[in-house]
Amino acid sequence: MPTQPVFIATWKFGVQACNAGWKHLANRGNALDAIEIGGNVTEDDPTVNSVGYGGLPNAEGVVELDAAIMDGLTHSAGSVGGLTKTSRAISVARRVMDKTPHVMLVGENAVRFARQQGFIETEQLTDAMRERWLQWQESQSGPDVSHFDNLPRTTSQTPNKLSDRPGSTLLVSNHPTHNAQRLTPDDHDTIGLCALDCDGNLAVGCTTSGMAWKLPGRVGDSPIIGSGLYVDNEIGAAAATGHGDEMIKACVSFRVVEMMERGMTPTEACIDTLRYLMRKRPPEQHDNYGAALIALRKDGEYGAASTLTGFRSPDRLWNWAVSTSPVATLHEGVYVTPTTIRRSL
Ligand code: SD4
Repeated sequence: MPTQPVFIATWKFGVQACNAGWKHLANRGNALDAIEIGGNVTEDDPTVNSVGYGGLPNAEGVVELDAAIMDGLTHSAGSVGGLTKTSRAISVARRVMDKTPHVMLVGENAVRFARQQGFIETEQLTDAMRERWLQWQESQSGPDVSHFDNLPRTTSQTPNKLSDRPGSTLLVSNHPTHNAQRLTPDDHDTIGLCALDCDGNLAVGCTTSGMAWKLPGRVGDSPIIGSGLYVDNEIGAAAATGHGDEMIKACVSFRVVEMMERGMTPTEACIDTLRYLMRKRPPEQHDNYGAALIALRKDGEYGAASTLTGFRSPDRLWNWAVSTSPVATLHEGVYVTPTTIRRSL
């Protein structure tokens, strides 16, 4: 009997990716193609300021993309780090998987590979994001390596014209290297995608412009197999969004799948992994770095969890999208807090 297809994705903007990916699954398409289709939808959307075309640039104003894709059926993977000039980073990652004996290509040589594979080179920085970058530059004394609204507070200290615009919030990080930066809701996050097709096969993907204003050459968790994403066709799939420099060190996606193998539900596995991640941080950093995980089990059960802090400001929730039918539904994740961690120790 065919499996009921499921497609899940991180963030509110994951709804469009879910709808496209699920449609492919419902037409008996495979999970791997569905992941690429879903990722491309978000990459092509200039209104999503954290993925593909229209993503936020690095400290030098260059959009550097990270992406990866992994196939449960063959347990093969492809990824790219620091890709420029091409918006469809997840498709370049797929080509790395399909056309090379390797898993990961980075930087200029990833660009060369994409060119050789026929990807058209275009400027990825939109005028709107160039304006944001110029504005960020004016307000910075040095490179800022975070894009999260860490312990945000509204301030009147830093003059900024955008503060008058609807939906804009002036935020100040408590990180020692940060100065004021302005972030709007839902505009700076990785899309993580998990799919289960009618044949019962799983696939997973991630695509992102990474942290805005990052140091040039910085690669996050998203293209790292086991950190940004992981799938085992016998167990399940998981993908991450959040502070990649923290999550890389905890191999979060691998751990989620491992915990599902040990019998946890997808939600329990995400919660357990976030607790593990937070145990590895100095407690004073718990408020600084957001992390969120989605998981999809082989039998179609799915779940997610997020740290309470790092993502949330008064106007910012941890949302994720689920498709088990043509129209995706939006969910708010389970939050894991330092308090619950302490109780669990
Ligand atoms: C990174 N994990 O580059 C990505 C960014 C992200 O929500 O997912 N933000 O670190």
